[in-house]
Amino acid sequence: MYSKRFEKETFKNDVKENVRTLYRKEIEEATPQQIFQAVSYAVKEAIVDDWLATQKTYEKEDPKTVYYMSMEFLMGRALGNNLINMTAYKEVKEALDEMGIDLNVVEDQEPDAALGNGGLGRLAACFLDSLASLGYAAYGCGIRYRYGMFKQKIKDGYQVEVPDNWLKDGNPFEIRRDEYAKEVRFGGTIRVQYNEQTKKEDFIQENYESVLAIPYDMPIVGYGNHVVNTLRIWDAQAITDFKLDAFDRGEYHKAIEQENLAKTIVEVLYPNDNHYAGKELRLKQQYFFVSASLQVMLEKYKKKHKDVRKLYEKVTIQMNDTHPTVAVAELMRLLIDQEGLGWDEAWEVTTKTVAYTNHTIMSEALEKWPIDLFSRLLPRVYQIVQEINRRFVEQVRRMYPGNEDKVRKMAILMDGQVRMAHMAIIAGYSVNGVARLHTEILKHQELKDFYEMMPEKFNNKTNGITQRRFLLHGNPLLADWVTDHIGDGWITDLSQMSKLKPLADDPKARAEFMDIKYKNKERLAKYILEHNGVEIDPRSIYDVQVKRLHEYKRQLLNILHVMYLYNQIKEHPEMSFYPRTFIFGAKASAGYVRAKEIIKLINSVADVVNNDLSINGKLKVVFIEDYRVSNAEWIFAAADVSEQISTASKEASGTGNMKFMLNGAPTLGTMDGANVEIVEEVGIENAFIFGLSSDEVINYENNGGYNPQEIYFNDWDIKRVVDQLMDGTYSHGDHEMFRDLYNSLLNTQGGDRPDRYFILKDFRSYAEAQKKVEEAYKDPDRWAKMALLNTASCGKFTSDRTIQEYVDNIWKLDYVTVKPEA
Ligand code: CR1
Repeated sequence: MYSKRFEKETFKNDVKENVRTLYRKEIEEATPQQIFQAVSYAVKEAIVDDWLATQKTYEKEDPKTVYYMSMEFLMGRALGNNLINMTAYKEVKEALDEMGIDLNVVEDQEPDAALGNGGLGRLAACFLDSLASLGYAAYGCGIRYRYGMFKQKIKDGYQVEVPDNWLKDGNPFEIRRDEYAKEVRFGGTIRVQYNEQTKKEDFIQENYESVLAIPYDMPIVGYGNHVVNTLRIWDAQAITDFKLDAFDRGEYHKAIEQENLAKTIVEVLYPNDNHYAGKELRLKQQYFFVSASLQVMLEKYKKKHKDVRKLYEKVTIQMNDTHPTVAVAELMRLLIDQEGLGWDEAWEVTTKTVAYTNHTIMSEALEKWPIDLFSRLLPRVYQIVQEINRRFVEQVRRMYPGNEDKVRKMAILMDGQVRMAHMAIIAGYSVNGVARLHTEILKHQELKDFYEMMPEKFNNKTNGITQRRFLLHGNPLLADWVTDHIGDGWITDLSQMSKLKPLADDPKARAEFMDIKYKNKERLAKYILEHNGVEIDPRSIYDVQVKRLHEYKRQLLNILHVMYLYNQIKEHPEMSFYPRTFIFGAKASAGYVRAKEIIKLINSVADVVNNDLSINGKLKVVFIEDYRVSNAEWIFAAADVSEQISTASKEASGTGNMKFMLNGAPTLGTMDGANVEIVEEVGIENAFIFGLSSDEVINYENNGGYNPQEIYFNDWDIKRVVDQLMDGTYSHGDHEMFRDLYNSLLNTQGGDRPDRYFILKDFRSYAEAQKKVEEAYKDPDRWAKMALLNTASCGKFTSDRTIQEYVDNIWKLDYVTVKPEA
């Protein structure tokens, strides 16, 4: 047994006691939410044993530690996952059963910790799981947003955003750590003063505003190894120790301002995925958590080590995209102003400590802060950025004499902006992309100049996902089936899934596999009926596209194709057609108008199609409200087809694609991101690939785009579908509702080329691939084989593999084992 605390009687008593002490109630009177809290506190006791043991081990062995800095950690629910990783899920389920409590219902009381938008934030969460499971010392560093990703309601087919008050009932797993509170300063001016003692200049910040950063620690439980790492997320509080006697008007105002700053800074997650909004508050958030995290990191390091010049031997910092890149200059500031290092010494330490991951080539996602904003908010940090830039520009001029174009393209400070990616690359000792194709595009297109100048920094780390959450927890039926056939080694070594491959030729195994899929489809059908009021048929093909809504991800292509199929079925009622359920789930950033129009279109098509009795239920369209980590687990388990249809070159990696594959859904996709590697692993015959290649897309882009009108006027089916955006078919006769979508496909708009994402260009090839899906599905043996082989070939896509590569090639961490406390 993992821990004595999970012995049935002990655990049951704990839960009862917790209900009494937390709520002064007997268990029979407790609400489901209260039972969730009581169960969580009982589990937390076991976690804390290991958390302490882990900290003691780290204390003793002093392993090198990674600080994974990220504005987003999309954790989802903790209870079920913690039980899974403590290998206590089944015992606890039984114990609760005996008390007449259903663990599923208990789990359902927990709000998702939705401190992230999409792939980038969920990747950070999977990475933490893998770091702990593999036995590496790691801190996740982030922000404890009071409001996470908004909850999505659909009203009249439109997205409505509802605040996500995820902390309202309290978060049982977190621990507030007042002892590590740190001050973070904004604004004011810098006075330079010669210091007689140090013989150096001191840089004194005056008239600044400041906040107190207070960390909350969340446990990150490794799988079955007693390692518990920490996700440290920062809350803000006003600094209130101003003297009452000096409480004149000015200080009063200042006090209130600081109070407001503290309140607003951690108030809410910016709901943008792959998009930079350039808001001052966002930069404040970035500096806030970066500065606090670095201060504690240095303090901790100095407790054990005298010489900060050797920091990089024990610490490495991974910057998750450019969001935490201000860490470069903040670390320089701390090393120079606080630790007294000279510039060169500080630069050596910094450039051996920080590393950068690029997650996108979408130009609208690039962070470029206006210099006036940046320098006003972070005056001392800005001076340091200037100096980094000055020295770098000198270096470029030395390497490329007379080539001022290089300077313009590569400098950090240019055209009144601070280009964060450039700072990250210049300072980072490693720069990585997140899938092979993406890294190649970085090296040869987007970051070409940097790659030429410093090729040794560039490397690829293809993303991965944790099988613990997305199979063991999310799909218990399939997890048990896999374990029955190949043992449970896959839980910590996903490459063992390949042992399933022979079963693809075993009719009994195939039947079992498809039976499990069917049960998962029933489970999802029930969820959809309860939550969305739509009835779907588990015998139909579940064709699923779940991910953030973004034009480049091309949900529009998917729904246009549904409109096309609907036309076909109406026109040829006799045509053989395998029933299909198109399932969508997607949040659109609150300010992303076109994305919201696409949601409306999907719901409008659903309305028409689902209510047309004449098509005999052959076609259903469902938009799952509030797509998030917790319902994603069920959706992946139930999917037949995985829609990964981004315009080639635009999706850096994708990670949903891997979760579908793990759960036995073949990919219908473009040769983009990690799809390329998925196809390589599973074989092209077990996927449905279509569309332009990334080279072709880039080629068009570099040569003025393509002309969608040519397609529109020559392909009658396409013209009809596009016209239906305007003729009122899906808008109760309203000709304006979808005009913008229509225009986006055919006309130049605000400098954007028509159909920038090649939807019409790829339409025919997509429709053909869809046809092949249908043919394949009609042959149950063939389909079962494909589905099974997807699961069997997913080994590469575990985040354990990704993390091991980061450890081996970038971070060089020490492996640690933790002995549980006796
Ligand atoms: C990419 O769009 C990738 C994740 C995680 C996203 C997606 O393809 O899987 O990152 N990028 O690497 C992003 O959010 C800000 O950029």
